[in-house]
Amino acid sequence: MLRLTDDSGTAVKGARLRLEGNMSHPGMTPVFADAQEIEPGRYGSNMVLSMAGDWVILVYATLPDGRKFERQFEIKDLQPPKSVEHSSGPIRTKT
Ligand SMILES: [Cu+2]
Repeated sequence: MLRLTDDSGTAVKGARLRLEGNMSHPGMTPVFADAQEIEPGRYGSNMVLSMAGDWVILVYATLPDGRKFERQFEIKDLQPPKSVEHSSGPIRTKT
């Protein structure tokens, strides 16, 4: 859940948020997801993070007045289900 506030701490409603997840090591395809406004100023998203480890989540936000900005945060040492292995996450197809 993401909470979007302005400088004075007021919730920002009606923004569009797009998330991009990248891992800290090279060679992986970024994961994208949109976030929905669940309640005023609070946004939720289901992202499929396909591998255990360290993720950096970039948030691309577009405000109702058209201004855009980016923020990022980190998810350290994500622990997915045991069946997820480093080389084959659940969103990949085996060929
Ligand atoms: Cu990875």
